[in-house]
Amino acid sequence: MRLFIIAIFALACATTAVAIDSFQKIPRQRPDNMNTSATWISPAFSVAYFTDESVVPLNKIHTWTLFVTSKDGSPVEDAEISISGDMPEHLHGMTTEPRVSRGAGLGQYLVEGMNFHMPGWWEITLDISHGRSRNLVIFNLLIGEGDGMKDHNHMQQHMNMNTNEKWLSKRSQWQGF
Ligand SMILES: [Cu+2]
Repeated sequence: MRLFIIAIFALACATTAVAIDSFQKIPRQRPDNMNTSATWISPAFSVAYFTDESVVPLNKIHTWTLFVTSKDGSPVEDAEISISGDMPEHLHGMTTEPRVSRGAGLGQYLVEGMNFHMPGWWEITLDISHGRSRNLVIFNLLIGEGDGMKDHNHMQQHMNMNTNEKWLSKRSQWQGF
């Protein structure tokens, strides 16, 4: 009986978290022919990303390097770039807030604090402004798939994540920080 109550409680937490995060949003189905290219060409920019890992990792904080060029191939310096990541099927974002800074010139930008805490489809949106041009560049990622990881249980992971977050906030209240 006690286990059952805990399960109901966890389910309620997960549902609440999804509801808050998904305010005025609608889940999207994964498209059949998803473009998962690491290079994207927008009306004003061509953008490519590289990571410091051989495969974009699941549940690990890591760094991206962006290469931004204009349509004629020249490096775009001093662009303003913001980045966000979402799981369109689940209506939630990242647990980190990645920071974008200037890289080593030649249109390079460093993105620190990338972390994909769940396997599945992630959509990374870059909002790039430079001069009078502003474009959104969207990368699709399939995290943790292809190595026998397809049969994960999303709800279970949402519950675990939720429980962890609740526990961490409780602990910080107890410890006064
Ligand atoms: Cu998710």
